[in-house]
Amino acid sequence: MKKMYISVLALALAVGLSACGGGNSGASDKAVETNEASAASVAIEASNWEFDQEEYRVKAGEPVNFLLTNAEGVHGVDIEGLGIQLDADQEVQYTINEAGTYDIVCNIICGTGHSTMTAKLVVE
Ligand SMILES: [Cu+2]
Repeated sequence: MKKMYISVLALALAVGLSACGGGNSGASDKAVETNEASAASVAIEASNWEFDQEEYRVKAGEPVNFLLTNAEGVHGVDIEGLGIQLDADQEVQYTINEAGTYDIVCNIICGTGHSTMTAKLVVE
């Protein structure tokens, strides 16, 4: 009887350890693609060669629909450090779990002003 108790304890410990290990894996957990019906939205409008806002704000842990539109030129978006890429006119939803300030950059070589196309995503 005592032996059985010990093996159950060992099993519980093993499960606990592996769950903990899983939680620690990967910086990609910072932003997770989600599909909730109710979400905040961030609309980014790009032109030559700027985004319509210097800063976009969202809340950590809440789903956000991101939509990039090109008012002028052809642009795409990388949100650095979160692994988020936006293609024009394609709404995608992410839940960002780690507060911070992330760089938004254009990921398409779009002309002379390409390198100045930057903005910030503030997750609070
Ligand atoms: Cu560009």
